[in-house]
Amino acid sequence: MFTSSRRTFLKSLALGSVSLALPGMRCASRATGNKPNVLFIAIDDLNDWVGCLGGHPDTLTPNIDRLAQRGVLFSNAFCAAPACNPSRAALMTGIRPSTSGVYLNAHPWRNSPVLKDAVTLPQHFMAHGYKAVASGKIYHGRFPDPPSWDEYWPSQQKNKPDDPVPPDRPLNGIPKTAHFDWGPMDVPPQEMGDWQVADWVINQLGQKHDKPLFLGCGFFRPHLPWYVPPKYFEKFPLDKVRLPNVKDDDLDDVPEAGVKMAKPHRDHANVLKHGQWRKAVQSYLASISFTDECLGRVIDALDNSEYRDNTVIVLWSDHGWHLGEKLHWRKFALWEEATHNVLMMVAPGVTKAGGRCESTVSLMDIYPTLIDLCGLSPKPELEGNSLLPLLKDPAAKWDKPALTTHGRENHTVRSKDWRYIRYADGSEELYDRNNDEMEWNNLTAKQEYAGIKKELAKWLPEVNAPDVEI
Ligand SMILES: [Ca+2]
Ligand SMILES: [Ca+2]
Repeated sequence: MFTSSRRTFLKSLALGSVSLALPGMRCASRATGNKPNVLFIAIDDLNDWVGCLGGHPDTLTPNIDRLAQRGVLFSNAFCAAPACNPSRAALMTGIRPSTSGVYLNAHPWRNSPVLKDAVTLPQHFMAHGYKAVASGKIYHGRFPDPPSWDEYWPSQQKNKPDDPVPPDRPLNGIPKTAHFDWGPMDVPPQEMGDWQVADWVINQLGQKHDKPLFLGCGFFRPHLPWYVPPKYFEKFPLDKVRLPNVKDDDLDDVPEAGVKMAKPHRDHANVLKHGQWRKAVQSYLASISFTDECLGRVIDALDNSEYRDNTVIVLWSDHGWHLGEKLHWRKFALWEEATHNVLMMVAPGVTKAGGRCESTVSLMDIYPTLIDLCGLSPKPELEGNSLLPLLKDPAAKWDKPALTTHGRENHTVRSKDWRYIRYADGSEELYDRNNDEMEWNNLTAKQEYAGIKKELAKWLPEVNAPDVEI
């Protein structure tokens, strides 16, 4: 938890912005009487390899890019935790991992004494007269939350439809690789789970609802395994795919706790040994392209529906992904690739088209922002900050860094200029974002940066709750 003086300041800021929100929302609210609908779109494991964020020169995301263009794109958004379950539990409850003790994918988040009776984001909407329905992955698969929804497809217990899998696995030739696998799978896109999630959401948008709608749409790709139909692979000819910029000795100045997160002798060694790096990048890009097409179908359906002009749209991904940077793969680390994610919002009557906000913001901020945008009652216990001032003016002053936690007492603080990491054993990293965007040069040992580290360390949480019981 942040220091009491800072919390008090933030709380008064958030409350102050509620009154500012109401006049702007009148136009958005007209069609449903008094509340705008919310289209809440999650994309699993999507890093910044989208056109509008420029994370990879070969990526093709026309639909994500056109949605970003329609409102405000947060180009420096970071997750609360670089793993599905803790990131999503924090976003949906508004409570940080360090407060709840929900740090890992294995942690059943309702077992946390802090989250046991927490009112989740959709529950808060239901308490204000909304109908909350969803399909696909919003919560982590193992821990769905039926109290959060009026209705779910395929079901309240099984939130995500199954995907087809190729008969002969693995496709990448890495032994015992489990779902760390990739390659084209010859099925029509209609057989993919995400396509069916989009179908269900599109159907909801075609119906008349007697209450304002909180509509969740959770896409699973580009989560592993990267099996998508061949046409998406054909967009990225293998010989033209560019690999990430990786420094072979990058981990030499990283403390042991960080090297343990990178695990260079596992995934990275396997990928190199089996000659799969380029194919992996191609497969991730193909998976992103597939999901982008699913998203485009949903946005087109919204635009052809009666909800087009009175719906707030939020699109987020739950964390980033490494594809070899720092000799690391997957999420589960505290560097830029794992913690930087996609976040954009469209709020009729509030946002203007083409907005781009470069301030450091957090997925923790979504819950309080939606409260402000939809005029719900404030929840002072939430640990994020309403982004309403930035939605109105993306250049508005904002001096809050973003905090990400991976496992108990391992944190990173990301300001516009710096990334500071402190591990549970006290070891540290410091990167100068303006001169080292790949985070290659750990400056922590240099005495001249002691003051900067001290300033950034003020944002570390005071409480580090014990792990929840499994
Ligand atoms: Ca994820
Ligand atoms: Ca390095």
